[in-house]
Amino acid sequence: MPTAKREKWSKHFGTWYRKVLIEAGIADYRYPIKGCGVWMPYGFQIRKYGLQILRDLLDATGHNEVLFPLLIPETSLQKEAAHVKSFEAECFWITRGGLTPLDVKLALRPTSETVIGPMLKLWIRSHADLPLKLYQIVNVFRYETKATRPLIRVREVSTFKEAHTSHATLREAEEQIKEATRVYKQFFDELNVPYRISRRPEWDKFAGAMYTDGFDTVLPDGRTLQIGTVHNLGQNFSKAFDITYETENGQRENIWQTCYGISERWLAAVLSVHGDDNGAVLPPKIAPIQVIIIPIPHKEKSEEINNTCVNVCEKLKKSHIRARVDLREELTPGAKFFDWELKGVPIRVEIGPRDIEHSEVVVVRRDTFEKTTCKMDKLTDYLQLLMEKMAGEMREKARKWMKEHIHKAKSLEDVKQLLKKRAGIVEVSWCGETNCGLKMEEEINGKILGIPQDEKEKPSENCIVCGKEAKTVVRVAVAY
Ligand code: A5A
Ligand code: ZN
Repeated sequence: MPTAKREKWSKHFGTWYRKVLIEAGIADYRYPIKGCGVWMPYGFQIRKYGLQILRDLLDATGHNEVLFPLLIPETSLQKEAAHVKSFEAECFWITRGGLTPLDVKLALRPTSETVIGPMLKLWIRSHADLPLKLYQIVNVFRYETKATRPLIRVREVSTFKEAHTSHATLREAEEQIKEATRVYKQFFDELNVPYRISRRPEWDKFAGAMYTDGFDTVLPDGRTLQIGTVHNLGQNFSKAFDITYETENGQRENIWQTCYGISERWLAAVLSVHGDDNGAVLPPKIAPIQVIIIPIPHKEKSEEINNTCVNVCEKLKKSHIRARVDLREELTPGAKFFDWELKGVPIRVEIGPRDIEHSEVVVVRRDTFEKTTCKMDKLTDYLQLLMEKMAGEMREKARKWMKEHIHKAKSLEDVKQLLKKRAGIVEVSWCGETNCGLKMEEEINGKILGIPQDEKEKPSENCIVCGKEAKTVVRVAVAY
């Protein structure tokens, strides 16, 4: 029996979020290790459908799925100077095999550049081996010191999709960055999650990268969440790992690399962006149950009603709609509505005695609660169209909401006020100097997300910190 109290979604976002995860049966982080959680059966299904979208997009663009080891010898991790500096302190270490101390400590991968490096050195011989585009979906471990949060900041990232690509030239690597960005845009568009893409400042780029582009969305509490990153690694790792290829005229050159990653944060974003006071609202594409059919019982006709529900369900399944009937005797229809609403099932179909008389059913949308009726023989097409319509409207609604949470400000004071109110993202003018950027972050009590990559706009003011000529617009926010 569902017990969730209907928390106000936007007002008590934190409690709402934790509650929905557990009570909708998605993920449970009460495991006795901080930052480690369990994918529950329903959550695992959502994960599966979401990852299918990502796999399809990557496979269609010539990426090959692989699986590399979890352990990294310390000697490998130490090869790239910037990388080791940032990740050494974030690693979980294995120092013993049984009772025997290890000669070389082993790290649990926090990401896999240094796992893949030694193998690329063996595999890549000539220009004919390039480009090489690999990806894997694995767990990685990071000893996060900031507060952990289910799916958002975890220590065992259990759904880490990392792509690693190798190229002959910088030009090709830059083209790859564009392709990766397109793939990620499509992925988040399919999930109906809005985003902005910003080039991270020097001090916030991925350790070992030339530059990093981040995808950010705004959560209901007005803070931003980085939901994906695309990095141009240049030749930093190929030099550290001595990965070279023979060019067409017989010379050896280091390869150029990119990498890009998405974690289970995509689901955190989906749940947060679309949810409401009644619980989750899943986009139809990733809903394990797209249509829940609920019989409205009647003294004499209950059996007939149940049978009709089962028949309608079978028919929908034949057309590849993920439908299910809720025949639980012990629950009232109202309790069932509550339960499936909490789980975010996109469409509810109700069938009662009068509906059977008229050969029709009642259809209720999860996102708007809009109620319509539909003739039974037209139901399949009707639901398929409705799901498409819902996906489009959910995307538009979320986009509109995000747009309303992007502001422009002309002074540090204005930014401070906006971020204090957790108003979302603020765009300001900046001279581009590191000192000024760091000072800005300190003054506003927030973070520079970076320079807009999706919309190029000239700065309208002087730098809001030093007052000198601004080189660029920059986005700032209070980030998760
Ligand atoms: N090798 C590259 C792809 C990499 O590791 N990039 S990254 O460090 O930026 O991570 C990729 C994405 O994983 C981030 O954009 C973020 O969305 C997610 N991520 C990082 N640390 C996480 C954590 N502790 N919990 C959940 N997601 C995390
Ligand atoms: Zn300045």
